[in-house]
Amino acid sequence: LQLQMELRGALERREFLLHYQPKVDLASGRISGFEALLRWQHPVRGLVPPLQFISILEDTGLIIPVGEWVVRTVCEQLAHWQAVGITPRPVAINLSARQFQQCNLDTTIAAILDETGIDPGLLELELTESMLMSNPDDAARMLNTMRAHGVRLSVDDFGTGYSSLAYLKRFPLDALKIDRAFIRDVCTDADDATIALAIINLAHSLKLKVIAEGVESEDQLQFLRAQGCDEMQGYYFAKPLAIADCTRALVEDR
Ligand code: G
Ligand code: G
Ligand code: MN
Ligand code: NA
Repeated sequence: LQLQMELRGALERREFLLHYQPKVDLASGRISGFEALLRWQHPVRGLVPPLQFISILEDTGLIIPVGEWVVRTVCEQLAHWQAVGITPRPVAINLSARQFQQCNLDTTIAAILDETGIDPGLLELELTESMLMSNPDDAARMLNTMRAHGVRLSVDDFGTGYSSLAYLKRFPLDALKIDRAFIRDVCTDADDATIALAIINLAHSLKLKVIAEGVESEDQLQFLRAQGCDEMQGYYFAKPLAIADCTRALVEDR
């Protein structure tokens, strides 16, 4: 309850910030994009991790204005990189079910893209299987509208939910992200390896990119590369980075 009260004014007090975790292309070794991850810089508690406050934002509806702030901040960052001559890479944003169910999400995002003037292909939305499958017809409509604006779409934590393959084929998606639960023991657990390979093959047969989340070791990287995984994300390459480190990584990656 205390946190809930403190969260109410956090946006106005400018206490939120974003960290950006690089995604790496396994063929070239270069940064292929980033995932933006919300952080709350509390004046007394310090940096509060999202697990402690995202659910409060969702329950109170604060996720709507905060989520809009996330989209705007990412688009402004992309415009800034462009303005200073750094070729930006796509940045993915996590959406909550509450945001995705909002019927005006598309107009909100379109307005921000318009205001900031960025290439819409630089913005990616990460959705979970449950968000897509709880009402697949509504989801398809929203995805088609976002796709028409040029935004990229991916499925987060893939493999943990229940996806209808018929819908997966129908949705205008760009990528599947293999949940890190399957990556953790992928080199030692035959079941996890089988699941990871199945997701890689499924993605490729649907002409989607596939990204492994939570890659923490060279062994995992080698295994995933050998199985044909396209991209990886995880502590082995980089933790979520503050913006200055992110810009440095982009400059060094040119
Ligand atoms: O950064 P971290 O690994 O602690 O993130 C924990 C969880 O919080 C992840 O499941 C992630 O999807 C979620 N999360 C992080 N940033 C955002 C955000 O901007 N919006 C939403 N809705 N969820 C986020
Ligand atoms: O649910 P989602 O996939 O959006 O969650 C992203 C979360 O995963 C973030 O909180 C991020 O900090 C965390 N994360 C990113 N890379 C790794 C990793 O290599 N290992 C672990 N354990 N967590 C990671
Ligand atoms: Mn995510
Ligand atoms: Na993820």
